[in-house]
Amino acid sequence: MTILSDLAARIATGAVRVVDLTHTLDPDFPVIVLPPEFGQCARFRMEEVSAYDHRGPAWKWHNLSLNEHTGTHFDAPSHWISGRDVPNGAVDEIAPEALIGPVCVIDCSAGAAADDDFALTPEHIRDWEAAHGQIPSGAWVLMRTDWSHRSGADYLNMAEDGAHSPGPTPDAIRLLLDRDIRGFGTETVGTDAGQGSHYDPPFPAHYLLHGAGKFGLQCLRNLDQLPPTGAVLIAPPLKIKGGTGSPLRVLALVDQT
Ligand code: 23J
Ligand code: MN
Repeated sequence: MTILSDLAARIATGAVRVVDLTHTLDPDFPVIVLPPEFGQCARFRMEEVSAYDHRGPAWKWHNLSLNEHTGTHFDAPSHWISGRDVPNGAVDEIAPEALIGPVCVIDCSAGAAADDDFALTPEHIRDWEAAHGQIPSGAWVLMRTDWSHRSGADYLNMAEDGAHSPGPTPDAIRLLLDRDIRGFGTETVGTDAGQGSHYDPPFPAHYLLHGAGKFGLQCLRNLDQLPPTGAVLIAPPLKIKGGTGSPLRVLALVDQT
């Protein structure tokens, strides 16, 4: 057996499980809402062109329109001003091997259940490392909050002062950059907390990660089906020319043996 034939056989038998971390792209899935002075994210839209009918008797298809940052999606370095000059910072320029890596899952579900504004701190990351070992270079790091179990208005959780959802502190992101991670993913609508504009720098996950050439993943689900370490994440965005992100299917390979 070679590594790849062994992998294919184990996927076929379920010895390696493929966990889908993706929400269905649906026009009703919430999108981020920014303060009214800024341009807004368009929702996903789907228009039927034909459905085995007079418009096309033997085929069904749709025209789509969407913002790049809709549903379960990838953030490229070029999404943020800090990453505007990062080499190969747009989705079409990222090397395919950069999109696959080991994944560390930091369980923040208890904290997020108790506090909508739960903040992931360096202390939480160091506690996780004391239990599971140091985060390896090139890891995808995912913040589990179980926020993906929410729907409707509870997902954005908007109040008069903006959204309230969990996210990392600037120093937490700095520690992850010390570990030379590949990217950081969340179950919420952004890699930053709902109140992330109040940190210094504002939106620290976006600012610091993308400035360092790292990637973001948002609106993930099924993180409760992943082990803390040992799984492999595959997260290739669409190859949009000059694109700053894209919806994608995020898959995790989990060894069941
Ligand atoms: C634009 C402006 C602010 C934010 C975002 C987009 C996202 O969260 C995103 O989807 O990348 S915070
Ligand atoms: Mn985004």
